Amino acid sequence: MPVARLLPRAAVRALPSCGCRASVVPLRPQSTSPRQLPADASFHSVSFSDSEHPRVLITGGLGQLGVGLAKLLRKRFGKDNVILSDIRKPPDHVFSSGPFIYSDILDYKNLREIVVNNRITWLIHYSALLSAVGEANVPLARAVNITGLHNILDIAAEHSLRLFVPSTIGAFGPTSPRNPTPDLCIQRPRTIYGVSKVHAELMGEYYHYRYGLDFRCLRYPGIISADSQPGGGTTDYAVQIFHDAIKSGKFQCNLRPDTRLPMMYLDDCLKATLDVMEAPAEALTMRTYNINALSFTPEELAQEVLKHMPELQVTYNVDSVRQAIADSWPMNFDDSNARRDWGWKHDFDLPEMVTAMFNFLSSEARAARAN
Ligand code: AKB
Repeated sequence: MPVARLLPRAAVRALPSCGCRASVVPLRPQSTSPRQLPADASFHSVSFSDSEHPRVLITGGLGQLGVGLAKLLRKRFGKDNVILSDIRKPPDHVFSSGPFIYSDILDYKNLREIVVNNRITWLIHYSALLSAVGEANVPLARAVNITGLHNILDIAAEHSLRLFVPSTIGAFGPTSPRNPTPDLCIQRPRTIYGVSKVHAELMGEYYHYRYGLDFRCLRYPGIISADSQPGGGTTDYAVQIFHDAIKSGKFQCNLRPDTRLPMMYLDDCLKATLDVMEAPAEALTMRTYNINALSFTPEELAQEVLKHMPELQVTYNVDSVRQAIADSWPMNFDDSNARRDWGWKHDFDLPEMVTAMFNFLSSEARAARAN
């Protein structure tokens, strides 16, 4: 648990949005090793002017979204300003594409050392267990999604980082309005994943109001990506259908054909993430926003896929755990606040998303055949 301790310089800061005063930044007692701090370092001594690029750390970087986001951010801020991190070993193409570092979000000291040594100013926190795998291992999901988040929050507050934590449609539950689901409504999720994400939203907002932490959060729908696989989510079927269609011409869906869920193409998700991180603080009337793009059922997605692959055979074999989760989630998201405050707008509708997926996967298959 964070132990509040007075900091000589950074302790009291004005909070722009609520007009109240920040009290002490939560700091954990740490022994500092000589390796950890350069001789002339002092807390908060590194200031960045607006014209300088942020120094970004992405945790959980080898999941579905990290590599794509790193590519986008490196294009904008320079290759060396964006560090991908994970506890897993990166594949060659990721390792050679830019800085990669080992970081374990459950190891507070390791994380703190990385932030200090690399002069990190933005932290994108992607480490998490998703909905279906979370139900299969609740203690691990609790450790990664909740204890890990506490480490991230304390380090972000201590080092005045701009912090992005994704939330999800899974932060809502059966008692939330489902079609559409507004930003502010009842949130009583029934999964450990959802509970941990509501916790992240509330803790991030609390640190914002209490300590002035620049916390920014988007509730992602199911994300559909071609060059990275999701891991253990309820919406994974919407990615798997493309891979199975190309590989075997057959797809067995683990949700009922009429299960409607909000979804989004990866490029839109990454664009939204960069946009909200760059939005001026004054534009943000909230710190957690829904973002929406598509809303479809497995049957509707299959119809669209069949236009590209008329020979595809789709069958249904419902997984009761995933179905129960999906039945408790929003069918459609109201994202009007994001559209109003920072100009969120998606580019890909359902036919465009399906075409983009096939274009990517078939060019990849052609390249594999050529090698
Ligand atoms: C999951 O299905 O668990 C995730 C999500 C919607 O957050 N893709």
